[in-house]
Amino acid sequence: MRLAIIVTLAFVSFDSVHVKFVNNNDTHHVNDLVSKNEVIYLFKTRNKTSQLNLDHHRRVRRSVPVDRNRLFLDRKVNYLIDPWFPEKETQTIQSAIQKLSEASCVEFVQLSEKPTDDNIDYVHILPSSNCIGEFGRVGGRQMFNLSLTCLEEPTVMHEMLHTLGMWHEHSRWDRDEYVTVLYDNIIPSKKNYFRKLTQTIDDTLSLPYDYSSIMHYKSFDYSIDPSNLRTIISKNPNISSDSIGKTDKLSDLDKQRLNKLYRCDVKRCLDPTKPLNGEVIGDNFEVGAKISYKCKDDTFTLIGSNSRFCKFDGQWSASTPICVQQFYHFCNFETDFCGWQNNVGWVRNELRNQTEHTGPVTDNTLGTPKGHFIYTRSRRKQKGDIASIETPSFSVPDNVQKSCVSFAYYLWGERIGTLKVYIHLTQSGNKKLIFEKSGNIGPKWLIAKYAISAAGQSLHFTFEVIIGGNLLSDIAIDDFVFMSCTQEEIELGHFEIIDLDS
Ligand SMILES: [Ca+2]
Ligand SMILES: [Zn+2]
Repeated sequence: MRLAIIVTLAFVSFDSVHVKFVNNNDTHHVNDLVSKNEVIYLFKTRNKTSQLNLDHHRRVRRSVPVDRNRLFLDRKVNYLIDPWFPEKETQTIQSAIQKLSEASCVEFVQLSEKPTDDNIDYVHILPSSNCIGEFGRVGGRQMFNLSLTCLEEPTVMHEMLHTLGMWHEHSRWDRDEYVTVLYDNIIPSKKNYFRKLTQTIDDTLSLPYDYSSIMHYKSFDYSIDPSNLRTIISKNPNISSDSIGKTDKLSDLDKQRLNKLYRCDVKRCLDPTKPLNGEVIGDNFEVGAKISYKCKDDTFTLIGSNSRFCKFDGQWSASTPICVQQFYHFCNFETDFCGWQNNVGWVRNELRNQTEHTGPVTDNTLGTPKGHFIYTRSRRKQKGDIASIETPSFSVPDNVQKSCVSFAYYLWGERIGTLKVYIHLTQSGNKKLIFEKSGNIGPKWLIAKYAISAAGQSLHFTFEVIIGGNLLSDIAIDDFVFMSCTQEEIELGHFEIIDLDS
């Protein structure tokens, strides 16, 4: 017999997302094919016509190599070159991509037309008035703009490295040990291009600073007087300022960085865990390979992701699904809030509308940017503000000895506050705190699991967040399930037993 009432497994599709680039006429041309693109690169935005109200953290988008979800997780980059490009330029693009391919384990696959399945990630190389590669994997189609005025092999490589998830070398969090930025010499409106990243978002991969990286600015870039005044100089007496950033090819360290970023040493994932009362279908566990799951018979319902793939880092995408026979409620937030009462401050995510450097890029259910979760958007909130949402009320039958609750949570960001989860017992009016976590725990989904004895009780759960600060404190949850469970399931699934009477 099944207690399942509310099941939300359908997925929504997206309309095409409009991407708008602004300040296209503001390009400051330095005599450098690589650097002149940066003006547009840093000044792009989406869904906005004005930059004025964009803050510091939103403006520099997707600069988070620490968050590996921004990478092409199966190490494969599909790309489509617009047929508008003349043959010579098409060859230049292909040649640049070929060099990146030869330098790493990243596989580039040229598409001949737009994929019909909009779940496929691909880089659309389009003619434009500037040269910009969107930073990191975006999910679905992403833009890669090239203008004939800047379409050269080094530029294509530089921009494609941004797309692969590499930021500028001179933006490293430790750059002050190696270079001096002469802010007085920088065109005032361009000073933010020399912003230094922080250690929470930037990972140097333990590689030495690379003055000859294809991702490094040159000494006179964005100068108020490009013939005389330098903007960035070397601190190393053995490296002349004239030489920094002057290159038209990948340096050895660029290649090493790309190979470390994409973990080219990793070939396969460990054997995937078999869910209790279910099985794994598929026996190829190499990076990029897919597996799926099924429950042992149709009295069980599979909750979670029924397919996973082996990521570049040797981890399986998403998390192991569970097979359950009786459950009261399940919500993966793919279509809506599943009837939860949003008291204050929780939102469902929308593709491409997230704040940088906090909160998830991919959901827990599908492991893709198109999956949904709910989160407390901290933008324009104050430290100490409360966000609160509650599940529907459930009546546990008298004969159900044990009930289990499980949910995925995500606490990443420099100012992360606190997530608290309560059980409210209707009859007694008691409220019990079952979960409390505070502070940054890194860009990853974790699963909380609790078992309770609640036979004959009516109850609901509340998810409460104390906001840690304006920005950088988005807390998310996904894949909530409340179900009956056996002692075996509690032990094998490592559910923590909570005593509701204490
Ligand atoms: Ca989800
Ligand atoms: Zn750049």
